[in-house]
Amino acid sequence: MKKLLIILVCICVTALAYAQDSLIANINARKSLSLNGRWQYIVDPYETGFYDYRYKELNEKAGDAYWNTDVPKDKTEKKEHGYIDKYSLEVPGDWNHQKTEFLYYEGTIWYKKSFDFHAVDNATKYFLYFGAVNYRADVYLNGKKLGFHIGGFTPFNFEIPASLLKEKGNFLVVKVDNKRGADEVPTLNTDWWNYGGITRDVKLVELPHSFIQDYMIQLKKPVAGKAPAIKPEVSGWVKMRNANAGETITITIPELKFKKQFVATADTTQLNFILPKLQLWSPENPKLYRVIVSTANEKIEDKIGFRTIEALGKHVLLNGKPIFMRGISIHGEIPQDVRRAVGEQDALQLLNQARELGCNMVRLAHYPHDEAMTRLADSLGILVWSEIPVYWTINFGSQAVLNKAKAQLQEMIARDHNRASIIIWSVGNETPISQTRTDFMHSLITRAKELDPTRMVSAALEVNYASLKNVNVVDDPLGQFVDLVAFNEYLGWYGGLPDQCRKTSWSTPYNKPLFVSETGAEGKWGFHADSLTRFDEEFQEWYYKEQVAMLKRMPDNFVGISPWVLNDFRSPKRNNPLYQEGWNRKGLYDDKGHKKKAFYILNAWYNEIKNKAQTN
Ligand code: GCB
Repeated sequence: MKKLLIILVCICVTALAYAQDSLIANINARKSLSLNGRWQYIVDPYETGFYDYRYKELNEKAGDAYWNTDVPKDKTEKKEHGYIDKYSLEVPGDWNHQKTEFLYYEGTIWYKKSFDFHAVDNATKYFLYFGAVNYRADVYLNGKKLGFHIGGFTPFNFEIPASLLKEKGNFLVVKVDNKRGADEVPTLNTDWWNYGGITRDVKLVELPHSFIQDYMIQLKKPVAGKAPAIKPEVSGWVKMRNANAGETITITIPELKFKKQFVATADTTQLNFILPKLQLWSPENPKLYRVIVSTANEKIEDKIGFRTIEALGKHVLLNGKPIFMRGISIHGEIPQDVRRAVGEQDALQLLNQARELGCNMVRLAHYPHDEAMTRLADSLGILVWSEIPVYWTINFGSQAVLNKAKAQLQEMIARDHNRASIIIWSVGNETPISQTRTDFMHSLITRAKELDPTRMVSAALEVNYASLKNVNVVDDPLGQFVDLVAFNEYLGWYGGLPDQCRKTSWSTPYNKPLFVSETGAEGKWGFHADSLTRFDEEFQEWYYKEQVAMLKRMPDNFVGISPWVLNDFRSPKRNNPLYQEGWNRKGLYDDKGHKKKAFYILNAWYNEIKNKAQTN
């Protein structure tokens, strides 16, 4: 009996969790009520609103559970929790920057929002959508648990039974917990600040009973080395929920006078069709077309660019032509406000800074950034590397951890698989070599390719410094599974001085393109001494001079770099009291937007590459 009870409890808990493949794509094109704005909160470091005094999860109906009403039935009832305006936070937004007392807070905060909502009928479907909550979210509506989600940078949604919605005074509560954990993704140790909170948009989405959940409309993977045909071929799919048998799905691209109908087969309907002659998407011409996916009940609009991307031998080919990636790594942080980046304005700030540097590519490190970033990259023509936070020493031996990483991978790809700008899915960063690690990472690569066969898959790898004299080799066994061999190197910052670059070269045994996914040195803006003095601008400038000279001698499979990093960023690991004060100072801009001397070195090289490409 006891066993049966345990099994039942397990089934219930699993049923409540978020189903990875239920994500509703292109959320901004859906009818919805925004739940952004002020939310009241309770800080709960001991999780008193969740566990009883024996540390067991409280019963759903328990009066002292923080997901239940804070209004006493009568004057005799004792309530030890309450939501009032005096304690409120802005959503979306991390909590750390909103109150000085939260600057270093990691733990649980309960968020509560009241709203009115008129549910149309029982056939209509309602979902609560979260752009991201860092790290774990437990979601309750009117005292009922809708589910929980793990992972701080990807979207998720829960269906709301229509009967649960009230015309007045819905009581929505989200328990947000950003405690770091050894078996989490990322794990305990990262070189960035763990901003907590409901960090992206919240919406109540209204959909017809039978609705378009997701679709992928991209050019077919190219035949090795071939440019797309004049009339290129699309291969994709539309995923419906509760599709009616024989339902018609229509794809329309007005500018191309293109319209084609498909009969919905199962949940997922395959699409294969030839487009008329069109302008391909590229950084030089970031052409996006209005694409409409419709059924009898729904019409969803998107803006999609068409291009092909592949790694072939020594090159990365965009639309069949080799490209060189003039990149920069970026954290999703607005340093002048010391907060997580969210929304279009923030995306514009970060991508404009990258453009000023002369970039045609960005590495969005080390986790999926806000959707506004990848959408803006599409319209500005900036190539994107998008990554999941499998960073450093994840617990590679654990199946549960692998599942968490896979869930984030799936959500990242589901949200963005129609973005032309994204050319690389990255499954991690600087993971220490072992067979267990390689199996873990290989499994992620395989999954990424199943989910999206049209893009490259990579990871920032470690370098073998102990091999040949002065030749550093990127021979991480993961190299055999990635499309692009990417590595991080800090020659002259971690170990030695920048002049080491003069006698160093790089190689890989894999017959694949080679990419430097990080290189950088610290320099505090405004601190000037000489080039041998750590943390001054001159040291960082010298570092970049030596690096650029070395990179000019790279082998012919060298396809680009994304140095570390665009802006100084907050990191609790950086504790030099004079130069760091909790900031990693490897930015080419400081935290106030000032350009450092090293900025101009990289900028000059990027301009040189750009000009050379134009004259060729
Ligand atoms: C790295 C990491 C990056 C760090 C950087 C550094 O290799 O990938 O997350 O911030 O080095 O500054 O040390």
